[in-house]
Amino acid sequence: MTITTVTTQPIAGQKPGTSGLRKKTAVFMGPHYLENFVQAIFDVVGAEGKCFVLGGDGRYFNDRAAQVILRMAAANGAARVIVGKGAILSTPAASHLIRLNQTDGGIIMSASHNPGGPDEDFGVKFNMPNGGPAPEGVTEAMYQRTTTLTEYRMLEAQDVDLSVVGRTHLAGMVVDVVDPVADYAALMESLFDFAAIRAMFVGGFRMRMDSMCAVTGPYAVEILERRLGAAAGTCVNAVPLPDFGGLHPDPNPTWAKGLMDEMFSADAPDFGAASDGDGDRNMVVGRGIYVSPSDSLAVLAANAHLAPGYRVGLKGVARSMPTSAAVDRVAEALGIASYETPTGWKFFGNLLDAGRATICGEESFGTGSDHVREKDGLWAVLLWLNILAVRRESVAAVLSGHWGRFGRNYYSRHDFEAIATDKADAMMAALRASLPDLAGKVVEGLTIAGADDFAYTDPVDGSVSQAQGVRILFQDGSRIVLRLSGTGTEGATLRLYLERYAAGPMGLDLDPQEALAGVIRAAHALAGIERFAGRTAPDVVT
Ligand code: VG1
Ligand code: CO
Repeated sequence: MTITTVTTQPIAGQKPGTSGLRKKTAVFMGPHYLENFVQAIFDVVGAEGKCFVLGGDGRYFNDRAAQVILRMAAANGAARVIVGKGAILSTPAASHLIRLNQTDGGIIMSASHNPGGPDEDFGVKFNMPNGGPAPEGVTEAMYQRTTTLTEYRMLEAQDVDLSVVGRTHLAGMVVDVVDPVADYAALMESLFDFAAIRAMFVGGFRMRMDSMCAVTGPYAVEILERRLGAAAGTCVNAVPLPDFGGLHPDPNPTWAKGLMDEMFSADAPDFGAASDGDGDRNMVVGRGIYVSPSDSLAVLAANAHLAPGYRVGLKGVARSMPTSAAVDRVAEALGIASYETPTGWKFFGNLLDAGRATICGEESFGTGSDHVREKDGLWAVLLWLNILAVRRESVAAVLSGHWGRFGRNYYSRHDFEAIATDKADAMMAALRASLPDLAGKVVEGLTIAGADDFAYTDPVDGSVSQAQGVRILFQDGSRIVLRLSGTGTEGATLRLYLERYAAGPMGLDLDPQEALAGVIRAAHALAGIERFAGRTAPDVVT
C-alpha cells in the first residue's frame, strides 16, 4: 500500500477550546480540515512506533472520521491502534483503555453535549498517556502546528472492518478492534459493591436511566440491566444514534425534560439519571427532587467510603472554580485538602496523578475520580446507587441530611446562548475593567468584598492559566462568576454562576432561584447583560 503526502495550506482557527477542537460537522468534513488537525496531533506527540486508542460518541461522521484517522496513523508510522467496535468509545472508557493498555494516548471523536448531525457539531480531542485531556501547553502546540503545516500523510487503503472484534492490519500497523464496554464494566465492578446494588434492585428499587440516544446506552444496558439486575426497560434512549434522535444530549433539567417529568410524576421511580453525548457527564434526580451537580459532588465526597473502591478514604477533592463550595465543607470536615481549578477536566489530571485528589467535579454535571482521567457519568450514577444501597435512604433524605450537617450552598447557572461574539467580548472587557473599583460597593443590598479574574497556578507543575473567569465575592459569602464558554460553535455563550450559602436560619429548602434572587439582580446590574447583549432572561437554567 502506498503512502501519499498531500500538500495543503495551513488551516487557521483550529484552536482547541475547553475540551478539544469543536466545529460544525460540515467544517470538519471540508477539504483537509480533519486531516490538518490530526496531522498536527501526530506532529506534536509523535506517531512512529506508538500505540493509540481511538473511538468516539457515535455521532454523524464518527465512522468515516475513524477511517481517516486510522489511515493517517498508519501513514505516520504508528505501531498499533486499539479502536472500539463500530468506532464507539465513551470518553471515560477511552480514558480507561489508554491507561489499561499503557498506550501513548488516544484520539476521541466527540463534541460531547453539543447536538450531532450533518448540520450540528463534531469534535476531536487528544488524551495523554495518563488517560487525561491534553494540557494547555500541548493543545497550544497543536494549534500552532495547524497554522504552519503544509502537508499530511495518508495511507491509500480500503476501510478497516470495525464491525467485528479482533485483530487486523493496516499496512504495517496493528488494528485491534475491542468491545467498547467489557473493560469499562469490569473496572466499575472493581470499584462498587455490585452485590449490594443488585440486592436493592431485587428488593424492588426502580430506576430510569436516560442515555439521550448517545454513547452510554450500551454501557448502561450491560451494567445496570444485565449485571445489576435492574428491570428491563430501566435504560431508555439506549441506542446511540448519529443525530442523537434530534435530542440535545446535555443532561440537565431543560434538555432531559422527559426524565424530569417522570421523576416528578405520581408514579416516579426511586432514582433517575441521564448522561451526555460522550458519557462523561451525569444528571442525578431523586423522586421529586433534583440534585444540583455541586451538591452531588459534595454528597459523593462525604459518602464515597461506603463503596469498596474508596473504603480507605479520599486523598483530597478538587472542583472547578465556578462549582459551588459545598464540597469544600466536606473536605474540611474530613480533614483533607480541597483544590480549586479552572473550568475543564484537563486541570484535574496533575492533581490525580500526584495523588493529591481522589474525587473531582464540575458544576456542569461532571464528576469523576482517580479510576480514570476523565469525568465519568456512569461512575457517578453507580456511586450514588452504592450509597443508596448502603444507607437505605431516599435521595431526598440523603440530601436533607447533608444540608442539615454542612449547610446548603444554593446554586444555579444561567446560560445566555448565541450572543454576538463582539457584544459578549465587549461586555466581559467592560466587566474586567471595572473590577479594581468594585470592593466596598453596594449592589442590590449586597456589599462587594472583592473581585478578580481567576488565575490558576498548577500546584504540581507550576504552569499558570490566566483569565479563567471573573469572580465577584460579597460580604455575606455569596458569589457571582462570569465566563464565556469554550465549547460552543455558534457566537458566544455567557455562563453566569450564582451562589449563596445558608447555614440554617435562612431555610434549607427554598427554591434556588428564589434564594438567589438578590444575587441574580446584582449580577445583571454589574455585568450589564441587557445593555451589552440585549438579554434579560437566560436560555438554560441549571
Ligand atoms: C463546558 C463546561 C465544563 C466542561 C466542558 C467540557 O465548558 O462548562 O465544565 O468541562 O464543557 O465538558 P464551557 O467552556 O462550554 O463552559 V464535555 O462533557 O462537553 O466534554
Ligand atoms: Co461530555
